[in-house]
Amino acid sequence: MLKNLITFKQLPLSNTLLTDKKESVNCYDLNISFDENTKLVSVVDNVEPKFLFPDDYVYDSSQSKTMVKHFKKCALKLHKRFHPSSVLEIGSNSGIFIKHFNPDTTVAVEPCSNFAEITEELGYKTYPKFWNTELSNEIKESFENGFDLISASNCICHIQDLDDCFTAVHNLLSDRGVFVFEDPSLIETMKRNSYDQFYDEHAHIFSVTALEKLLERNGLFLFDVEPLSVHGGSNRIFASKTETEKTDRMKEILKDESDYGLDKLSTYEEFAKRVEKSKEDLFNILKQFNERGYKVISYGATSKSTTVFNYCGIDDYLIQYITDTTEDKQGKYSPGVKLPVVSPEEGFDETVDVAFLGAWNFEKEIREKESEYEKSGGLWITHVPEVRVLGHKEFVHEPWVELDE
Ligand code: JHZ
Repeated sequence: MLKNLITFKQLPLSNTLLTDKKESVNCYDLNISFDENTKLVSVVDNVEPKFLFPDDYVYDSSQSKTMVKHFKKCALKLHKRFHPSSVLEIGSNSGIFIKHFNPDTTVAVEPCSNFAEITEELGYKTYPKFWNTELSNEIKESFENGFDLISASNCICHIQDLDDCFTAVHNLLSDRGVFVFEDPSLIETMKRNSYDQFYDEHAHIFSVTALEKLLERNGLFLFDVEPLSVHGGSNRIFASKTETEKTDRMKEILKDESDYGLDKLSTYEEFAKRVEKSKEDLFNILKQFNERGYKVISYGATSKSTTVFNYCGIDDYLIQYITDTTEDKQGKYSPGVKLPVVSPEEGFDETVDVAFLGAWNFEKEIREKESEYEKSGGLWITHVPEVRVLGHKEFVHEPWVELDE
């Protein structure tokens, strides 16, 4: 029942930065499929999780102020709405969310041991393992009553076997418990043409339509969905072991997905055409900047930009380097096209004319932080929702016509 929607040819692992430019990189075709049965959009032929989430994993969610605030607010809301007496977080990363819960009654699961050490040091019992039914049985030996809140942020969409994942949740959720998780939304990805949400780690990009079916066949009932602005448009999903009335906002989202045509193949065929155009537009605009002698760099060495640069064929001729605040990424080379990654202190200076928003999902935070750059004439370029140049003025077409004057 799987239909191929789009293929991104020969992409490297999205977060495997190179320490030496001469290192060779394995690349894979990233095939995105649509399951006509469940309506789930997924990556096929997944790379084994241990290669995607190694013990020196580099993505640290605490690098953005927006996310720090977001998870604090989320934790407060969950405390207030559900009063959980015990909590389990799947994929706790650097502890950005879990730190708002009592370590005596809260447990973490984090397969990347460098991050598992961080939450363990913060006082949370942390299982440095991948989430699956086997682990849920192991945890149950020590926590036989299960948990009132099982939470996961930007994590469930990374898990390839969803039936096993949801069975494991069911196994550890208390009878009054709630399973709350958030991930990028498929409809927002389509509307924004943000094809860079597709990379190896994102085994799926979820619609609520697909999740409802998948949860239900594993004994979990979706009852509410909260739309979120983070990461280019996400959904926070609420499910429990007993069927309860669905909220109006969930019903509205399901209707929007159906009206948009997320259950129809033709919608994805149109999306694939828009992606192809985005690739051509981005390459052409960067080429034009290059021919005019502008210095172009990228801001944020993201997983998303690995897809963009490799898919569009953007190398260090068009973008000189990437700046990123994550120390573990600095001094390395981006996967595939091998753009050097440097700290903002080293690379974001007055010589930069144009910066590509690799972390376009933090546009507001970044533009506020770098307001001086814009005031002195610096420009941004983004491909979301279409290729355009931003700065003291927005240009959609041929910015150099005015800039050259
Ligand atoms: P960001 C990662 O994707 C991987 P990425 C993962 N698979 C996932 O699902 C999402 O996160 C949630 C830097 N930065 O969040 C920090 C600056 O340099 O868009 C990060 O390296 N300056 C788990 O990698 C990167 O940009 C800044 O001011 O696509 C942002 O990465 C800010 C705000 C960020 O996720």
